[in-house]
Amino acid sequence: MHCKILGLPVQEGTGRPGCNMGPDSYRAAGIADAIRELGHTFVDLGNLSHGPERAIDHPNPVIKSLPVAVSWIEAISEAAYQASADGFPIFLGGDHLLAAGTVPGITRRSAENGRRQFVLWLDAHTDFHTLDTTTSGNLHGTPVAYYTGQKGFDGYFPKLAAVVDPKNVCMMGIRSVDPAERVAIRDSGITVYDMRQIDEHGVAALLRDFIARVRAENGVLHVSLDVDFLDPTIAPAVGTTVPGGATFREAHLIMEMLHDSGLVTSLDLVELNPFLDERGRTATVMVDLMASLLGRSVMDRPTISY
Ligand code: B3U
Ligand code: MN
Ligand code: MN
Repeated sequence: MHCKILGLPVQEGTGRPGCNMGPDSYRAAGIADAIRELGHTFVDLGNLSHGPERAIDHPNPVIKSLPVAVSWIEAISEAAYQASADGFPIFLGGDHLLAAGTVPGITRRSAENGRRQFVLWLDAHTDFHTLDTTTSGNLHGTPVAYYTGQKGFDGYFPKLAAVVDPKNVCMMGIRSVDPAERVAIRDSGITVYDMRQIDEHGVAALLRDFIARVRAENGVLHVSLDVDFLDPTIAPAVGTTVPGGATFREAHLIMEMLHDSGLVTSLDLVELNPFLDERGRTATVMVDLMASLLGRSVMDRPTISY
């Protein structure tokens, strides 16, 4: 595979600084060697910047950094579209606002190729606020509502070239949902596997079902991995830690099964805040998870297709 990393140093979607250092932290944690050691070719496309900001006002007074968020989304969606022309793009965040650019960019590409876009959203949060419902004003809480075409973004966020059908989105690891998101997601068609379902069924059974759906529809799969999907004991470097997250073993199993599926075509690594890290251990866990997704395994195995 030809892997491309693109740094997206977005931090304006959160309430605190630090995520802008994420891309360089992955580089320091050895992401390039981890990819090359698996026999893939590799290119580092550097870090993206956003274009000029335009003044935009929204009636919701709590919203933070809307003008810069919009210019990030414009720049990222174009860059993601270009990067998805060939090879396997890995988008290094940056906070989760960046998925309001990566997902629309790659979905535009998939639509042109006549392929259905699926998204696996690995996160403690549903990120399903609209500009009207957000109460924190942190726009990293909005990308899923935006890229699935929910109302409430028109005239503010860029017009979408292609939306993701909410039925093609699966969330895992969910354990922090605001009241407005809970109501909105109920009728959305999105599949939400919260921590209770993971505890009851295990990640393998849940993921197997989703992978089977992607395959049945000849879809392509984007994986968006938020650091806070993981339990804070193994991944402390995130602004919004939520206890009771995925374990090291659950997360690796997901990545290994995704690799074996052969369906994943792009990846976001988001919300790493290196200022909050402990001797780089969160960056290292994220790089190791990426390596499992790209084919690292403990032993050779007979091919099992998930
Ligand atoms: N739903 C809350 C919390 C949150 C969402 N995404 C993150 N935190 N990382 C909000 O602020 O919208
Ligand atoms: Mn998130
Ligand atoms: Mn989150």
